[in-house]
Parts: sequence; structure tokens; C-alpha cells
Amino acid sequence: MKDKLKEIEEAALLSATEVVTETELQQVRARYLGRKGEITAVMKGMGQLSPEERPLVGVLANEVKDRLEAAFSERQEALRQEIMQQNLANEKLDVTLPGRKQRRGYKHPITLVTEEIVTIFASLGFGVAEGPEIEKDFYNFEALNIPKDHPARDMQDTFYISEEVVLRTHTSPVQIRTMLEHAPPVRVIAPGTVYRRDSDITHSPMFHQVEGFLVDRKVTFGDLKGILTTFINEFFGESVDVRFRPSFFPFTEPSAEVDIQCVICGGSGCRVCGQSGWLEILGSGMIDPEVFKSVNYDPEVYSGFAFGMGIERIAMLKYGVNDLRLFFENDLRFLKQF
Ligand code: 2NL
Repeated sequence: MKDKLKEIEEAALLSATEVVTETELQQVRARYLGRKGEITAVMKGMGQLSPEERPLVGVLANEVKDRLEAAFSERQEALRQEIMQQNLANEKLDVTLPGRKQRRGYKHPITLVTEEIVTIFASLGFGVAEGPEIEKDFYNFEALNIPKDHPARDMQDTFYISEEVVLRTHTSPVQIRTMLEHAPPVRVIAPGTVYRRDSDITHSPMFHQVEGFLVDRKVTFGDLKGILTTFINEFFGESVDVRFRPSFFPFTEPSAEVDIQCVICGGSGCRVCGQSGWLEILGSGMIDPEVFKSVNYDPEVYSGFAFGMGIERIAMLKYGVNDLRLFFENDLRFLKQF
């Protein structure tokens, strides 16, 4: 019996060293210490022993059982350590490796110029208004005193969605909506995207505009000149000369186009200004009484001025960009420079 126990113990210890997984170790433990295991079988068979032998074998069997329990536990811990070391080795992170570089974004030059214009007009007390890019004929044309047979309404210039719905051709409809919602005094600018059926090297079918208007009692052409001159000297510089030239728009009377001294040649004449020394940058005028009637403002009580400018053109002059298409290609080599 003693020899049998010795044999079982040696075989169990050997098996325990041979297993490589915890599952295998569980199976070995079951084979020797389980309810149907070999040690258990020995203990069950002790009834056949003589009363003298029985306690001796009993003590011995318990000692073997304790030693095996200890050996299995130790082996289990060793296996766990081994697996953990393996995992650590496999999942090793080299914290000294350089990180992946997160590149910085840039604002589009059209955004930068729009923001600068908005900031200058905000300092002069103007709020900002926005509106839909898909507009009703009424807001885009009718309310602005643009008659049905006016060239600006030709299919060539306007994207029609239906007979009564268009892609806005300017941001004036935002101003019409503002006037319909607010009684004077009002001063607002309306920056935004506009659309025209025009596409060549100097025209994009989608471009950007800032329009603005001011309405109150006793607003004069002098107020228009003062506000626009202040804006131009803030944006292009204190020393830049400004001139107002008579012009025509259906929605203003009188109307004026605003030129600045050429920022490329300083006024001496170059290719950009067509040798004239002047660059046209704004359209403006006193809001026509017909427009006031469309928005239920009393032209006998109120007067006001309005103006509009193309952002792409101003951005080209400000940053010395010579090709309009660069604004729409989104080539990072271009955008990165701003
Ligand atoms: C230009 C000319 C202009 C306006 C826009 C305007 C808007 C309302 C009423 C009256 Cl709601 N006028 N806008 C006035 C004069 C000129 O823009 O050359 N834009 C690029």
C-alpha cells in the first residue's frame, strides 16, 4: 500500500510538470485527487486493511494528498505567471516611439476675409444676418425692384429650380427678409454663398458675397460714404484712396460704385487695374423707395443705404492671388499659406 501511494505520488508530480495549460492541469488534478481519482480510490479501499495498518496508511495517504495539492497549486501559479509573461512580451508597447503627427487645419482664405469684414462692420454697430440659399423669386428679385424683363433675370444668369424658386444670385434676399421682420432702425450685414450661371477663368458658378444695409430716419448719402470709407481704410489700410463713381442698380437710387487706389501698383497703373490706377471693389446706393414699399417701410419716414461686394475679388486683392480657381480647388499647398 505504501509503495502504491509512493508510485501514485511520483506519477502525479511528473504529470504536473509536463502540462502546459491550466486546463490540462485541472485534468491531472481530477485524475489523482478527484472523486473518482486514484488517491480517493486508495482511501476508499482502506477498509480491507488490518486495524494496525489502517491508521498508518491513512496518515500517509493524507500526507500524499496534501503534498499533491500543494504541488498542483504551485504549478498552477507558475503556469499563470508564464502566460502573463508571454502576454506582456506580445503586447509590449514602445513608449519611446514617436507619435503619429496630427496636422494643423487652416481657415480658408474666403472664411478669413469674410470674418474680417464681419468684425469691422460689427465694430460699426452692424449685426449679422443669414438666410436660405434656395430662394423664392419674390425675395431674390421682385422685392428688389428687379422687373421680370431685367437682364439679371435671364436664364443665363440664374439657376432656376422652378418658375418661382431659384438659387439666390446675391445675399440681398437675406436683407429683404430682415426688413420684413424688423422695423427700423436696422443695420445688418449678410455674408454668404451665392450662385450664378457663369463659369470661366474669372467666374465661378458658386461664389461669396457680403451685402449690408442701414435704415433709419434721415440717413444720407454722406452716411453711406462715411461708413464705406471707414470700412475700406480699416480693411485695406489708412492711406488707401477711395472714390465714388455714379452707377445704376435697380434697387438703389442714386447708386455708386466704389473704387480703391490699386493695391498692386499704388495707383501708377498696372495689368491688374488695367492701367487706370483704380480697382472697383463695392457697389452701393441709397435704397430705392420701391424696395421700401415691398417690405412695408414708409419711404416718407425712413431712408437708408445698401452695398454689396464679392469676397473672392477682395481676397485676391488682399492676398495677391491671381487665379480665382485656386479658391475652389482646395489644394492644401495653396490653403496652407493662410
Ligand atoms: C455689387 C452691388 C449692391 C445692394 C447691393 C441692396 C440690397 C437691398 C436693397 C438695396 Cl435689400 N440694395 N444691395 C445695393 C447696391 C449694390 O451690390 O456690385 N455687388 C457685388
